[in-house]
Amino acid sequence: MEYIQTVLLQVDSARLDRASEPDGLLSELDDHRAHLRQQPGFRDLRITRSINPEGNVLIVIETRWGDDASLVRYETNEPNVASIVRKHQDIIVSGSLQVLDMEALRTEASWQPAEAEEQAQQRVIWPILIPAGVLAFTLLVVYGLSRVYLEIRGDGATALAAGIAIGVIIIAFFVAANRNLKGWHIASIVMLCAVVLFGATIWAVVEEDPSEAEEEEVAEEPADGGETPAEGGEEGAGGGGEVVVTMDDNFFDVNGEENPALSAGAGVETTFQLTNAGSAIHNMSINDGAFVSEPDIINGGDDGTITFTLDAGTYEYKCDFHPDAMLGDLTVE
Ligand SMILES: [Cu+2]
Repeated sequence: MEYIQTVLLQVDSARLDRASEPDGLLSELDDHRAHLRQQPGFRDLRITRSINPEGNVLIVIETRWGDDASLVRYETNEPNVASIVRKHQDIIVSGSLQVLDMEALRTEASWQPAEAEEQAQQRVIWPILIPAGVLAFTLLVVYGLSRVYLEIRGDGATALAAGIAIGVIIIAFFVAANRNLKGWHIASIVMLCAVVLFGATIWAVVEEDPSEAEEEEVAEEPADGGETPAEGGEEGAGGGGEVVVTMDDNFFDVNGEENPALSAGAGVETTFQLTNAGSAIHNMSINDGAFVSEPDIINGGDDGTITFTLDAGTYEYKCDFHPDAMLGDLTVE
C-alpha cells in the first residue's frame, strides 16, 4: 500500500508569480524531482493548487512512497519538500503550513490486482465454457435427434429430418443476411434450438418405454397365435399342454431335468415358452441358428418364446451364449 506525505500551504494569489520564478518555490520543487527519483521507495510527486482566482491559494505537495520506512527516511534527511517549503516562508501565509503523513486505504494500483484476477478468471472461464457449450450442443443434436428419429420411425422421421435441414438453411440464411445481428440474437436462436431439442429429446426418451412395450406385445402376438398349432404339435408328440423351458446359469431346465431331450411334431409350428430364471443372458437356438428365440437375448428374469417348424429328424437346441453347457437334443417325429 502507498504512503503519502502531504504538505499543505497557502500563498497569497498576488505572490503566486514569485513561486514560479527561477529561484521560486515551484522551480526548486521541479529541481527536487531529480533528488526524489534517487530515493528508494519513491513513486510520485504531485503538486496541485486550488482554483480560486483571488485571495489565498491552497497548494498541496504530495510525495508518494511504496513503504513507510522510505517515507520516514526521506522526511528525516534534508533536502525534502518540507525543508524546501520552509525556505520560502516569505510567500506563505503564516500559520498555513501543514505536513501530514498519510497511508493510502485504496489506490488504483491496489484495485488492479483484483480486477486483473477477475479478468484472468474470465480469460480462463470463457475458453473452457465455449468449447464445453459447443460440445454439449453437438452431443444434444446427435443424441437428441437420433432419439427423436428412432421414436418417430419411418416416413415421419424422413420428413422431420428434411424439415430440420430446411430450417437450418433458413436460419443460416437469416443470420448471414442480417449483418447487424448482435451476439445475443444468435445466442438466443441457439438457446431456443437447444431448448426445443432438449424438450424433444426428453419426450423421445420418455415415449420410448411404451413403444418398447408395444414391440413386446407385437412379438408376443404371433406367439399367442402359434399356440394352437404348437399345442397340436405337442399333442402329436405325445406331450400334454405347453412346453415351458427354464433357462438357468448355465443349463436348460424342464421339470427339474437339466438339458433334457425335447420333442415336437414334424411339420407343425411349435412354440416353447422360455423363462430366464438365472442372472446371465441366455437364449435358445435350434438347428444351428435356423430358429432363434424372440427376443434373441433374454435378460435374467425376462421371458421369451421360440417358434419353429421342422421336418422329422433329430436336431440340436442350445444357448448361443453358453453353447458348451446349455445344449440338448430335439426330436421331431
Ligand atoms: Cu445361456
